[in-house]
Amino acid sequence: MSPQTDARELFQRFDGNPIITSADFPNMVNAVFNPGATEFEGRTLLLLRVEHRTGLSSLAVATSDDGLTGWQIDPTKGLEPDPNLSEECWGIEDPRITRIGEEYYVVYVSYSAFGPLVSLAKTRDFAHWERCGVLQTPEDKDAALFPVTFDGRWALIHRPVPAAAGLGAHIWLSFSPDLHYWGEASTLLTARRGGWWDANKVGLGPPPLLTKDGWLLCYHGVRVTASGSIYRLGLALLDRDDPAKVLARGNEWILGPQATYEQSGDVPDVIFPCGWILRDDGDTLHLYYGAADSVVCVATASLAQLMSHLEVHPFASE
Ligand code: M1P
Repeated sequence: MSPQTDARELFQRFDGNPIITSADFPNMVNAVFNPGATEFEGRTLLLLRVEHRTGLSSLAVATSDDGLTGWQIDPTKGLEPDPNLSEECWGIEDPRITRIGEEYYVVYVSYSAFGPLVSLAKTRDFAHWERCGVLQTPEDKDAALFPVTFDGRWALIHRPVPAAAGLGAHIWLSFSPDLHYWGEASTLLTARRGGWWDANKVGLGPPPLLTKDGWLLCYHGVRVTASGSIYRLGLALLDRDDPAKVLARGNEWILGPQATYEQSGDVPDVIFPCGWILRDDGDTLHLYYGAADSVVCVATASLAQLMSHLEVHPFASE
């Protein structure tokens, strides 16, 4: 059995991967990857990071009826870096979409001359946008909002990087009364150390997903090897009412770069999801990810199986 179709894997890669590539764009672009995902007007909508041949990125929209095939790029939608905003001077990247009421809140990375930081914009139609400003200063990325408040406070997961070398990069949780002023920050998931697959650097994948047992998180862990970094995915579960409380964290990665389109590209050995969608049956989960910082892919899992995996894989912190 090829590693791309191993039935023992929790996530099964779609046979039609990659689902979107740079060749799908009418203009010459370098790469398309790291998509946010949501349902919009009865279709699956991906907000794609498009890296142009300048090296800078913007966000484009593609839609599909079934979330797997027939992707159409919509040139009337998307988000460009604002030339009047200094924090977006080197582009915008890696969007995570949270639907709140009739609005879609998109947390993305603004690439400023002082480093990458976390910004927020909102939209109702992915064509017209309202910028909501900077949420976290550099260096910070891999951020997403919860769709609900906790004791009247919004919550943001994000990943600051300490200025001092060797301290690792960890996932944090911050709160805000108004989506503008952020505080009450604390570490949420720390990178492990030593030989672990998620040693030294972790970051959130898609926005947290509410299940009957709590908020399911998918995060990437980065293993540095002699021939480069390997980006793999793991799972954790947060308390439904108190997201600062980690109920479970898997010890093993649940998806790693094994397919050729994940192992070969601009940045080899990278799986980087920014969106997932739980389908109407309540169990089928579509995970949308960038592969090797080059193309867009999808993999399918059973939510029940992911939750069982967390139950039977005990958590070790070191
Ligand atoms: O090249 C892999 C990824 O590297 C960065 O992610 P992180 O800072 O979490 O390691 C990002 O630039 C991301 O876009 C990229 O896919």
